[in-house]
Amino acid sequence: MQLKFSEEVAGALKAGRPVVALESTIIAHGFPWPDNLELGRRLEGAVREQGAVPATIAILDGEVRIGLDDGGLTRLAEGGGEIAKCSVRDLPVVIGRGGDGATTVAATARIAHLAGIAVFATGGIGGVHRPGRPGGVSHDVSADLYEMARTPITVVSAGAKSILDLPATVEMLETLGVTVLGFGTDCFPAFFSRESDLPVMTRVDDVAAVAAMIAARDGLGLEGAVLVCNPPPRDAAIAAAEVEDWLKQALRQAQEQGIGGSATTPFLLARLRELSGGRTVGVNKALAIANARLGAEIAGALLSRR
Ligand code: PSU
Ligand code: MN
Repeated sequence: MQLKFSEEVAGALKAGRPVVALESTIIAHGFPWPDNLELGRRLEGAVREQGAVPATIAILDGEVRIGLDDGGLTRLAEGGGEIAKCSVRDLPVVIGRGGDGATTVAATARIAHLAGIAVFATGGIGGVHRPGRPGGVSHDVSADLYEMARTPITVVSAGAKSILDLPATVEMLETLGVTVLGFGTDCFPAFFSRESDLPVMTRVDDVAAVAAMIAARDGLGLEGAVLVCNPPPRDAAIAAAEVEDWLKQALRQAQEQGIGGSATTPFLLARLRELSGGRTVGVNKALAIANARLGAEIAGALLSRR
């Protein structure tokens, strides 16, 4: 399978300049039009401001694209819900049919690694969903977690959304051998909120330390990802208790309407946006941009070790 690189990304990889992969599900399914196009552009801008080259990944006409031009970005943003949400299992289908697909964390991580890109920045990772009823068990576990067990890449995220079962998600990351780092924090961030009551495996306070750990992972040939958890910016974050109320309502509606599978995350995000009067969108944007910036700094620190 041929990967189709933009000229800019191909040139940067060849010249040994820092490159940061960005996902496209956040554009097609995470935000409404036209906010999503603006966000896609701002994520790329944040990477550039730190001296790195952004590589937004998506499937267009059955081609695996590494680095999009503004036309490609616009097509994904305008297509929104019509564009297939592509996790790893969906790649053969969408590529085989010659269609368009927005890649999730799992699919983006895999493609970025195949493309020789070491760092990938996103908003939040998927995880273990909350059970449908109290005391129950959920078997809806995002493929993002399994992918991070077998792809040696670095993922920068604001932890996982509290629409998920965070303790179960953190346990699963441990089981799967993912190295979880809290960037300037001792706890696993809860996406909209800076705090959770879950301790993070290891705290790091600067990008040189992160780069040293990535180099150690690579030196040993370990397969798992390094997951860097960057708490949402202070001025945009929302208190956990406040999110929890909206979340309870959104989860109830999902259950009443029989929403399941890959439709769950986009549904809950859209409901939270309405229930919060748009506040969750503000945090989501701010944290994704902060993660793109941190990803670029880590990519730079990694290259300066070599
Ligand atoms: N978190 C967000 N916005 C998103 C997603 C996660 O804040 O749009 C997307 C990511 O692409 C992630 C996917 O990989 O949702 C997880 O979906 P699922 O749980 O169906 O694997
Ligand atoms: Mn799922």
